[in-house]
Amino acid sequence: MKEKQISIIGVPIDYGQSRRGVDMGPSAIRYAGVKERLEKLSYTVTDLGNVSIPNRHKKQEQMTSKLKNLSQVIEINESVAKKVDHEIEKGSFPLIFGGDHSLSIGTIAGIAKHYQRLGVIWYDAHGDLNTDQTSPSGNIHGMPLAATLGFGHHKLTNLYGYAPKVKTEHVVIIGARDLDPGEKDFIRKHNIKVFTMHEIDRLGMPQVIEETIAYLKERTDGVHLSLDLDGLDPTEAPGVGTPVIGGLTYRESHLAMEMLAEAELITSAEFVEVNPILDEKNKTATLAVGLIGSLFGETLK
Ligand code: HAR
Ligand code: MN
Ligand code: MN
Ligand code: MN
Repeated sequence: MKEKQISIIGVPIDYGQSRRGVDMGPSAIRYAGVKERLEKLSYTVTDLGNVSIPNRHKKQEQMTSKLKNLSQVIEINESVAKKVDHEIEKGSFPLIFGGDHSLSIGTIAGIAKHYQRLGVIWYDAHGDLNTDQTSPSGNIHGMPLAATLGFGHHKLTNLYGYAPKVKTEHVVIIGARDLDPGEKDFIRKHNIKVFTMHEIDRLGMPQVIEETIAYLKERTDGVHLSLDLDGLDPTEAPGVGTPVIGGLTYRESHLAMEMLAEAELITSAEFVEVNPILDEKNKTATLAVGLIGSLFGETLK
């Protein structure tokens, strides 16, 4: 990491999906000692607290679209974008904790303004490439990557006043193993670079990350890491709302973070979908903090 300043932003959003508890993700990650961990690596860490979340009963969602809680997701993400934008302007590295993955619509909206060609690594069991047309659930946490690329409901794609935020050729998905039919079509149509579990098993994580780094280094001028804890196997990360068996291991994930640290590629990052209610003794948040340590060069120092 080049920036020695890190700004922590919590986004306790749970409106992008249907299980309660993921709003406590940011607290769980803080409780697992993230600030101290980063300070030991001699970063200056400022915890900006959480973005405020409108009450569930405040607005009665009009069911004019099949997107669940659309107005709340938009409202929250507008303030996420503003906050993240501001931190980058100050020269700080934004480190965001979720909360469900719909928050990426806001983080990337704030980040991409600062780059000509922002790259994104999407570390996830899912593609999050659904649109309002293809979503089987209406849950917006299954749509943030599509929205970021300019596909889906106009209120999601145009969040923070511009679209698209990222180009389809600047994304790498790692760990996918539960893709809906519409997402598979999207990947084929737009030729998105995806390392599914199949490719990871065949090539091994070292080659996958080497290829990812080479691919993004020659195309982009900054890279956002969006790490959904459900990318890891549920035996190691049980505290997530949509677990999928056959996932990435603890060691593979640490290796990935260590290699990214070595490459000095990552310019912003988020760790999302931690659900402490479904967790076992804060295992998943603790895992997230370990991965953050590796991403910020713990093993290099
Ligand atoms: N693909 C399914 C849907 O669109 C499930 C998405 C689950 N998403 C997350 N984020 N947990 O990766 O509803
Ligand atoms: Mn700006
Ligand atoms: Mn996700
Ligand atoms: Mn996921």
